Amino acid sequence: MINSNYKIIQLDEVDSTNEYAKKLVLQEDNQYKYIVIADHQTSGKGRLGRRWESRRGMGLWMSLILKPGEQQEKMVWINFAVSLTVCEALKELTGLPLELKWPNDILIHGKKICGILLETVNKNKELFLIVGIGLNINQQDFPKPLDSTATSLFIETQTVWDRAALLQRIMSKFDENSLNLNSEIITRWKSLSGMLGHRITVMKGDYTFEAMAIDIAKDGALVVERNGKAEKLYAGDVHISVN
Ligand code: BT5
Repeated sequence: MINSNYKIIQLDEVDSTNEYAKKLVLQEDNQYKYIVIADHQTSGKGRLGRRWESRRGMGLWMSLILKPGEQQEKMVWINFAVSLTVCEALKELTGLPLELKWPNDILIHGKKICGILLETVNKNKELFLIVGIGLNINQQDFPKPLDSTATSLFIETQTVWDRAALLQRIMSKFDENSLNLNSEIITRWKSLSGMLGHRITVMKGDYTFEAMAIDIAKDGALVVERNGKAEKLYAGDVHISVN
């Protein structure tokens, strides 16, 4: 069973589980940690206003509502703990060669299987973290142009996966990882990331440049080297492709 501290809200259809979770924070008396999960999202969203394709019944489209407290470092660790957790849980279950890509994508053979969107809400001077997770599970195909960049567990294994069992496994691992939130999370994250030491293309608005990905800083920034100088990149304003 999922840790009893979570209250699960299961929806048939919603615009976006992150948007629903944000409204819930503002309306409810938030004594629980919530999981909002939907069969279908009509306006699933990614970072920087991008769209997240959320076909009915084919994936886990969900948002966790967490109270990280005041500590800024803890926010960074939760950020890395979420993608690390999903990656570790899927690796254990499937044996697939999954990799983490900064800031928090999960890839198989360079194709994206999971995307994560973190947002914050302030209520009565208290900070809430909305952790949106989109995991492709049983899609047999994707519409163009996603078909060349996205994949699912079904496409990779030719097996239909039980979404409830996956949710259960991910949440129990997340509880386990949440008990040990410290800088070790970033070290473990780096060990599952294929991008460090590789050349990447960075898109910052209309501006594009090439750099070498060298490290993840304590504050969660991606450290790149360009023209012999180290530079920090923050998730909010860049899009990365691994060359
Ligand atoms: C992300 O954004 O990867 C974060 C996605 C978070 C989705 C979850 S679902 C539950 C919760 N509720 C929401 O409304 N959102 C969260 P980003 O890094 O910006 O990637 C978006 C890009 O990924 C798009 O522009 C497409 O190119 C690609 N994409 C869209 N749908 C996809 C899918 N199902 N699988 C793989 N790639 C996809």
